[in-house]
Amino acid sequence: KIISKMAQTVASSGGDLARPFTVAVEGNVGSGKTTFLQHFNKNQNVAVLAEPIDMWRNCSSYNLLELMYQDPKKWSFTFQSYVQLTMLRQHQRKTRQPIKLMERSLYSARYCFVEKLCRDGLMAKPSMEVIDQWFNYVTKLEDTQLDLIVYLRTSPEVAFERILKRNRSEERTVAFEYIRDLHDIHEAWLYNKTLHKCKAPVIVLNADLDQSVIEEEYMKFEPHILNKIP
Ligand code: DCP
Repeated sequence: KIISKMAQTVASSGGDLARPFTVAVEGNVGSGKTTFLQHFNKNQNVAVLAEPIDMWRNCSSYNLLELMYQDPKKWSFTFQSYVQLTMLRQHQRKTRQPIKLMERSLYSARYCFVEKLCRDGLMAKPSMEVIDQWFNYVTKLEDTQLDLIVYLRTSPEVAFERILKRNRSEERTVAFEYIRDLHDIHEAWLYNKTLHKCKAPVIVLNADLDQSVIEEEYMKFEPHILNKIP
C-alpha cells in the first residue's frame, strides 16, 4: 500500500522525483559556456545551472580560486575539493523543468582540471587519492549521471584570446601553455575519446565562431537538447 502511494506521488508530481534529462556543457576555459547557457535561459523547459564560480571566489570570504592560482601546490586540493562539493550539489539539485543544463560537471573537474594538476606535479598523490575516492563514490549515484555532453570545441588560441580580453583578476597568471594543455585534455576526453570512458553521448559545436554568428551554430544543435535526444 505504501509503495503504491509512493508511486502515485511520483506520477502526480509529473515525474518530479525522477532525474531530469541532464546535459553538461563542457569546453576549455574561455570557450563560451556562459554564452551558450544564456541562450537557453528563456526556455521554460530548461533549468540552467551556471557554474558555482561565485562560491569558489567566496567560501566564507576566502577566494579559493585566487588562492589556487597563486599557490597551486598549497591550495589545489582545497580548491578542487570545494569544486567537487559544489558540483555535486548542482547534480543533486531538484528542478521543476524536465531538462537540466549544467555548466561543467563533476566529470570535467576530475578528468580535466585534477588531471592537469596531477600531470604537472601540483597535486600530491595522497590528495589525488582522496579526490578519487570521493569521485568514485559520488559518480555511482543516480543523480550524477549525464544524458548528454555538449562540447564547445575551440582552438586554444581563441580561448586564450577571450581569457585575455575578459581580464578576470584571478586568471591574470594563466599562460597560453596551460590553456593549450587543457585543450589537449578536453580533446582526448571528448573528441578522440582516448582518455577515461565517456558514457554519455557527446555533441561537438564549433565554438571558435564569433558571437555574431554562433547563435546559428546553437540552433543547429538545439533540438538535441529540447527533444531530449542523446
Ligand atoms: N577551474 C579550475 N578547476 C575546475 C573548474 C574550473 O581550476 N575544476 C577554473 C578555471 C577558470 C575558472 O575556474 O579559471 C572558470 O573556468 P571555466 O572554464 O569552468 O569557466 P569560464 O567562465 O572560463 O567558462 P566560459 O569562458 O566558457 O564561459
